[in-house]
Amino acid sequence: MRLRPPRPEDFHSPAHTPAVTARLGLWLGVAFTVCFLTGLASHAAQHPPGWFTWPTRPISLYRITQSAHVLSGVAAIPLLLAKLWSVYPRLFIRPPLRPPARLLSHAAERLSILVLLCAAFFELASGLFNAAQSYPWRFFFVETHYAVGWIAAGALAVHIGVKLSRTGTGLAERPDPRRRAILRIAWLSTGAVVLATAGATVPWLSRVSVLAWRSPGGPQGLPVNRTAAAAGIRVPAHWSLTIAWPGGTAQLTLDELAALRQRTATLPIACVEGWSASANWTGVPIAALLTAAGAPTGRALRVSSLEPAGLYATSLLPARHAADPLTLLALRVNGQTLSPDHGYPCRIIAPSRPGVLQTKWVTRLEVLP
Ligand SMILES: Nc1nc2c(c(=O)[nH]1)N[C@H]1C(S)=C(S)[C@@H](COP(=O)(O)O)O[C@H]1N2
Ligand SMILES: [Mo]
Repeated sequence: MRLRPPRPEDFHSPAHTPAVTARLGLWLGVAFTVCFLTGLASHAAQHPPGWFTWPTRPISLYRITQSAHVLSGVAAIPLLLAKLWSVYPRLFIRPPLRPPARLLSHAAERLSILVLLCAAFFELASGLFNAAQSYPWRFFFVETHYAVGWIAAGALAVHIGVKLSRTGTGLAERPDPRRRAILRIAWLSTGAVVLATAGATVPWLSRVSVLAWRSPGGPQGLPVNRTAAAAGIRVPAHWSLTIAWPGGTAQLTLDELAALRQRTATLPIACVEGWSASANWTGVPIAALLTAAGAPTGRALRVSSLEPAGLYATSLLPARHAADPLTLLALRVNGQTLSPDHGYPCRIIAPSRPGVLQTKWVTRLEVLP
């Protein structure tokens, strides 16, 4: 017997039939589309372009879009692996490029698949590492993940355009029982990984989510992302809040803040990493605080913390968020004084705002011109 390289016809498993490939492709396309659109939303919420303001209602809007982003990405992992398994015999098509008449379109098709694969792998892997709060690389995650997301979306659009009629034929073919069994395994493993991680954001799933990256543990019944010790926080003995605006400043001690009219609101912290948790926050609404201090309202604020350095030591509170009556400078959570890890002496908590912008250990609010 002479050995020869395999050909596509040598692969007999029903996994490699168009009926299976098309169905996996359809679901993968849905997962990628949800992931891309919610990724754009996430980016717009965290780095709003000048012409855009992220809404403050519903209060859980960011929690929902970011959970959908992370969970659709998680779902895409087994679907992508199954899809690759389904199509890999096509790697053995010889010659790899078709005759001259279709050379160009065929080469474009292959190239778009290569780009799509590399970009998809990069997005899923970097997203997963980010969710696990691990950054074993030198690039800045937010910008790179965003840029490669556009590359993946472009390559996906080309791929869908090229494969549309093939997918249609594949979907029209009824899968026989053996093919259905393969599809069932793919759905079940996708469902399993989503259930295993969704507890990070869906409270009633937390008990089954063995892989969830944030447990509900932590002081005051709320997870902690960065502890006070890790951030190098030292609260001065005579801490006071500075409020500054064009033309004036004011100082308020913690006692003075506590003496102002307090409001309690149930609001979630929704981290970009996909975990979220709701808590009862008590504090002074920012708009009322500014008015009490004699500062102008209706403008954006720069929020600064006691954190000496770090990407999230300060944040921008857009005018719409600053004006919302539920945006608080919180002093208490779940009925207790904020623990050091949750931002003592005070922190920002606002409706529908990325967790990373819910600045802890606040020391200064500056009304921007
Ligand atoms: N000053 C400061 N505030 C911060 C952070 C930080 O690193 N520094 N981390 C943010 C992130 S990423 C999240 S998700 C929330 C988490 O709040 P928690 O630790 O009270 O749950 O705090 C935010 N506030
Ligand atoms: Mo976060």
